[in-house]
Amino acid sequence: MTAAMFNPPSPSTSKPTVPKWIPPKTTEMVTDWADLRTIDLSLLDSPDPAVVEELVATTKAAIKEDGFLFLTDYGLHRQFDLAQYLHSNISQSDRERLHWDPSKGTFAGFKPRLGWKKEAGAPDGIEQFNFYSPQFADHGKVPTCILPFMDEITSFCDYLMNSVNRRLLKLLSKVLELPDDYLWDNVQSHTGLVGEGYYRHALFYPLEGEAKTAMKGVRMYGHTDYGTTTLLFSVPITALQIWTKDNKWKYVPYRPGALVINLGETLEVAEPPLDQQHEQRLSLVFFNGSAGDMRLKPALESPLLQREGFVLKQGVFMNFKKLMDSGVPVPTNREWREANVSTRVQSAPEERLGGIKEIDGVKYGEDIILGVPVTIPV
Ligand SMILES: O=C(O)CCC(=O)C(=O)O
Ligand SMILES: [Fe+2]
Repeated sequence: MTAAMFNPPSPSTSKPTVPKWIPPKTTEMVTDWADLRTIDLSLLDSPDPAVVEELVATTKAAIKEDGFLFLTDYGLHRQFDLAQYLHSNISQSDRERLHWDPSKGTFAGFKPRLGWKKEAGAPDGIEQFNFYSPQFADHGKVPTCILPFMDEITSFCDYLMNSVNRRLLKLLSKVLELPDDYLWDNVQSHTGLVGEGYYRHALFYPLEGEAKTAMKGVRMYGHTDYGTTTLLFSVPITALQIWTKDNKWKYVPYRPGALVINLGETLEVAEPPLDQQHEQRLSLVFFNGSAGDMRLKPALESPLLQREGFVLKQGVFMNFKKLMDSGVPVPTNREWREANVSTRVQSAPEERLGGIKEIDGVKYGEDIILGVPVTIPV
């Protein structure tokens, strides 16, 4: 595995000029931030076992208490320039030609600002382009304007997958007290450049009037992602919120150049604070995909799990455990992912199949996905 920094392909003078992405001003209105631990993945290579041990202990505490982590600087700025360029230059014909279809179980392609289905819904102000492995294998599937830069996007995703993600999985394997390559070899999908995961260029336009009122202060409802880890690029517009152990949504602070790692917890995108609501929010996300054929069961080989057992609280695992205990097979990763994407993605809590439930004074929306109840805080 290579050193921690990304070495981009050398710039070429024949490429179109890409205007710099200018980070918007940070907010001055939030004080109650989510408090996340920060790790430097390059310390995994330390010859000093005490340093590695400390890193593993920090990660273990982050999994138990926060479900999120910060990874320090990865040289990301150019990727924001390119994402901004894509959203500013994608042509109308490419918007139509590459239009997405979540009913097929993936978000691949172009998402217009009209909700989370192929068919136009209510305006949500969120535009995206999603690169899956087929988009990297066949450049006919990406917007024409971004073609001159696919070398940079490809090598960056290759780096996220094979350096950052691989190291992260090594660290998490260590936490589970399993062999270093356990998660990389057994859980990570390896089909194509980004496996069964994807890279997302998202642009959140400010909402106004009716569209804003209808969303009641939220831009993307509470959800969990469905792969292994998710690498969210820290952005200056404060909107990402995580569900904290004190049963509250809290904003994640901005750390220029850092990655916010979702280790499997619940997140939402809220309206930014008032001093940022007029700004566009560019957001880059790398979703790691787990192997599609694998069933969603715990790594029982882990001495840690054998010793400490499972945490049975909100989320899906509690219900999966009931299935396992009664001998019913749990879904595979692919079945679960595709069912989430094609049927239940971003439905408002009051439209959830199981309705809204109150548990210990906290409101949860309950969905039923492949017959399994999923409760997510509102
Ligand atoms: O933009 C963000 O910060 C998070 C977006 C997100 O959760 C998603 O795209 O699934
Ligand atoms: Fe997400």
